[in-house]
Amino acid sequence: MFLRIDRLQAELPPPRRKDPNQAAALQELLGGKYGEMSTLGNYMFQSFNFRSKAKLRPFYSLVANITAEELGHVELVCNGVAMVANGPDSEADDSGDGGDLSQAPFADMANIRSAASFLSHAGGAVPVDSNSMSWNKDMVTTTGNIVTDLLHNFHLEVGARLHKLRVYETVTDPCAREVCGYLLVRGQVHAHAYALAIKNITGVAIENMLPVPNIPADRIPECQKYLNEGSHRRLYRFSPDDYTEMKGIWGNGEMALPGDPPGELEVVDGPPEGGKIHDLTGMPSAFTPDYAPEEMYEVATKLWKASR
Ligand code: MN3
Repeated sequence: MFLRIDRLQAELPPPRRKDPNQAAALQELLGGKYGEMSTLGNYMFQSFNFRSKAKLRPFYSLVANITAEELGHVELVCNGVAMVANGPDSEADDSGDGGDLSQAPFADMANIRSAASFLSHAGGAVPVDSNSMSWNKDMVTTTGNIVTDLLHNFHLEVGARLHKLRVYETVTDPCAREVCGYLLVRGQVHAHAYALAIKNITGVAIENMLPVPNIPADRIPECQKYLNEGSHRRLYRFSPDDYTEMKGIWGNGEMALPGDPPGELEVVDGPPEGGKIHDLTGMPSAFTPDYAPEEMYEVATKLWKASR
């Protein structure tokens, strides 16, 4: 089962302005071939289908725990997409009737790359890529053969790094860039972790080929603070008591990759501190959360008071 915490895994700065096309670029990191839906889907189904779990605890524990982190990555990218698509939170404009609808208040939305992202989803994120192509189960590999699955996961994380670097090169918004910077560091941890798992089983030290692409993370300014705090050496444990066995793979005297700040790999007991989830201000003229929502707000306030 999964626990849920009402925070994001990283603190996202507010977007500079509403920019649906940059949000569409960011969608590649959600529903693209190597996006977070793919990493989540692969590790989640592999962990559900894992054979001989009792005898292979460290490997099962690693895949199962990274699954939980990936669910949080899906959440992080979705928040980033919606924030950039909608612009900074506003205190003022989520009540009332939103003005005269006959004046085409959203005329500019007819010309964005993914008009459906506004017309169907009000600037929210959905599991599609940057061209609005649906993510689907063909992105999931779960063979039941542990070496094949781990090799696939290693490839997936390397592909994801390539993805993130290219998306990073296309966006200028600070919120979109922060999403890329955080996920670049975490994706490298996962590539490294799957490499160590493969090495333990096969003796092949494929971590020596990292990083792929061959650019150190410290060349990306948005990665710097995560490297400084040691995120590249940490696997967080997303459970009160479980998945401790992965310490045999991530730890056990293994060190950070040569191009990164040095230090020993460690499992942190608990999630990262993370950051707040933005309010994502409603737009009554787009009927989110509704046209003239005051009564709904009043009901919610009463219910909230009753819950105290
Ligand atoms: Mn990820």
